[in-house]
Amino acid sequence: MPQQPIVYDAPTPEPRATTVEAIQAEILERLIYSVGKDPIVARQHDWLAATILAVRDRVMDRWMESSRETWRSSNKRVYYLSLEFLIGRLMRDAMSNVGLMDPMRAALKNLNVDLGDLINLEPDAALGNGGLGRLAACFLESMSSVKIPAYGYGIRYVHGLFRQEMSEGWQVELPEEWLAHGNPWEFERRESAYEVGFGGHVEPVTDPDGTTRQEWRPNDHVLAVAYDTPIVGWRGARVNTLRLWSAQPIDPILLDKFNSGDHIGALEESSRAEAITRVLYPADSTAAGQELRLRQEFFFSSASLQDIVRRHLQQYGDLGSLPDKVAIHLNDTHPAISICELMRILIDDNGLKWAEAWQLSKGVFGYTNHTLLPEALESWPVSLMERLLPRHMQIIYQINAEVLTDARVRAKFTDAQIANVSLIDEAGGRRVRMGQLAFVGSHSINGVSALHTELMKQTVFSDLHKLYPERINNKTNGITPRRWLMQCNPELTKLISDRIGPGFLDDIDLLQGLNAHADDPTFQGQFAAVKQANKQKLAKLIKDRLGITVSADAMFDVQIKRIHEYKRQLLNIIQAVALYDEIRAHPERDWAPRVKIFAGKAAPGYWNAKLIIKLINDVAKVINNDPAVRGLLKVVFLPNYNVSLAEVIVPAADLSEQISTAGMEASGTGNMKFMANGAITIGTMDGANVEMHKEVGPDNIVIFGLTTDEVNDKRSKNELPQAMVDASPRLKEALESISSGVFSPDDPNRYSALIGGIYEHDWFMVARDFDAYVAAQAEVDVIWHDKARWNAMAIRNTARVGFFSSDRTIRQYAKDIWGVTPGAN
Ligand code: GL9
Repeated sequence: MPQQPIVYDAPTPEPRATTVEAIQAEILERLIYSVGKDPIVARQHDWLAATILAVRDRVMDRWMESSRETWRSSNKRVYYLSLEFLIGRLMRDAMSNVGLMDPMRAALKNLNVDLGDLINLEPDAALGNGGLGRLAACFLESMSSVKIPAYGYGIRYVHGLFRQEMSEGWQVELPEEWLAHGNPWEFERRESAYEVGFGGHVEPVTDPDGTTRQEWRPNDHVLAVAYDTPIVGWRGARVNTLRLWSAQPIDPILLDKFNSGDHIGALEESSRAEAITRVLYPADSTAAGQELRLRQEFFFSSASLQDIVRRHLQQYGDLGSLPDKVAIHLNDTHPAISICELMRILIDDNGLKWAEAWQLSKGVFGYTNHTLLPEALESWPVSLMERLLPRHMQIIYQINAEVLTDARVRAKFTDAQIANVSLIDEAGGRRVRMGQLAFVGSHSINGVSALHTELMKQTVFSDLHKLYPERINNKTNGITPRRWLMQCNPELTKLISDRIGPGFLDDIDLLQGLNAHADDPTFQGQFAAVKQANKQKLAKLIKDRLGITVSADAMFDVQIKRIHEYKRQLLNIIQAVALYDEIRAHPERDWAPRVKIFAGKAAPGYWNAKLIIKLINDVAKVINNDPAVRGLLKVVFLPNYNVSLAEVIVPAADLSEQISTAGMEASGTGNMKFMANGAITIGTMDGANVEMHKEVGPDNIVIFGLTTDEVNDKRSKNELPQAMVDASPRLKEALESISSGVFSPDDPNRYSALIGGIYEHDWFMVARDFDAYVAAQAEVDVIWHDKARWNAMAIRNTARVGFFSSDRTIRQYAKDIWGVTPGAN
């Protein structure tokens, strides 16, 4: 029977006061009573913990209220399942969203503590690799801001993404310890713990009424324990929950083993269980392919599904209403096994018939695809699935049988088409294709930019799209303007507010009002002054961290993102080398002084990406020490790129490098962050750049290079890239200098294979796009010299960024995929 809430109308404590005096008193109280420190000996970390607890208190009332409202209204809940949430710091976000920045700053000042120092002390929650994980974090914030009852479900990794250090220009990976000082944000929920099984076998059992069903008897169990973090929306609109699972052993210690003297063996089970949630897989755009990874995926899927079904039954008492009350979103295929887990729960645990369970399941699930790179498409050996998840493998076979019958009988598919839609890849060893599973088990499959969605229809899912043509839809990515404009760039926010009023804080489309001021010299001057101040802050950070002096008067030309060949940091650094050669050859020309700024991590096993980092550092060393180009060109690689560093770099950028090989970047989201902060984009017609070009207009963006069709055309023809290199003397000279060791005298052959790849196949079109890129950069120089033009373009970028707010994206998901109404609670 559904359980009716009983305490909902009971009186609750008074909400916490928000005056400076009250906050100050509470911070002290928290310091003493919760952290256990005397203010006289308290360290910065203690003040941080006390301050977070004081902020958290001011979020609690809205949190309780939000979940109560959802119970009362019986509105549908959205569950966003993601193996990654790249959150960054939470304190400023929460403080700013509940309007407490000023009183908090004042209260701390009275206590002799600087809020800015505390903000910088909070560790980044780096539970993600890059864009996919950061998107999930922006979505959580937007779901709270537009008032959608939602839960994020993921894994509480003990170690998030590795810390990157440099050793002589090489990337070194070190473990990251975000929990070292505890995590005042989270609430451990021992009562919300579920057993998750692995292995074992499946047994048919006959019920008293004579029906037979399958029962999975796992031989290995771990406990999933929930940790909840509140996610506050803008102006405290709603507070949703991020629920992260931690794996723990069922028996913390095997006492019989311990007593018999096997002290290590007694703890074995414990460490095996805990291993599941110990580390985030650092692979970016490549499937991990390890058993531990599959265990992570099933662990968090199973715990989440058990929790969702429990909550639903508690409130509604029946499963037939699932699709009306529950939307589960699969962020990429990582949680796709959830489809089988829900089927298992419905059929084996609750006695539903296959057909009904399958209808309900499809009604509940939606799936987002984030990349077309073949190496990133997940698949698992059938043998591994059979061993680890035998019941789920049976369910996969049954789903597949239905799909293949549909393909053969209804759609009259050819054998080749049937092979394409099958959940089992028969080529080589037999493997389960998670993309196919996610597709057939969902009522909606979306891409993340208009171009990406079209390519999805034409490539990976072409036959599935023919079979189920109504399912694929586009939802162009977005970013939250709270973190990526208001919080990271308060000066610009104030300037805009002074000019067009504060309405844009609540309705980002009102930024369009800036268009009318784009040509106003006074406003241009103010806009440029804010940029200049942000650049000075970044220049100081560069000086402090690297000892390199850069001038804030130079153009800050920025490429920050994961290091990947398709993102073409190589194209950028080769252009830097060519520019270096040209400046030395023609020092008299009117060069636009530039600082090329790079940051980003390489997957630890991705050799070429690591080599590109080393190349950037080698080139930087030579250029930065050459008096011939002093003041005209500098190259900087900032180590340990993360969300917090991005929050400093993005507001300081003049030029945003979005130069991926066309057809390869599904969307990109960094591009949108720069746009919001008034940087001009140099980019290819790839991912969301295409839509940025449309929104901002062709006069306010610098586009170059081959289109997706042209790239495909070049790849299908077997012309030798060598001819392209020979035709471009600048490129030839730059490549020869790199591959002959000009930048690596200690190891002259270091880059010969990397550069050799350009001569031999040039898969990423570095040679083919080089001249177009150089020409585009020359155009950027021309614009730079015309300050009024540059500033007007920059202002128009900010003015037209509204479309790229994740509030817009989330509203589209809500309407088209989840069937929920924002604002309803
Ligand atoms: C990615 C795409 O590569 C990006 O283009 C896209 O913007 C984001 C979010 O949709 O998803 N897919 C993917 O696997 N990653 C992306 O960034 N990689 C990482 O997150 C490391």
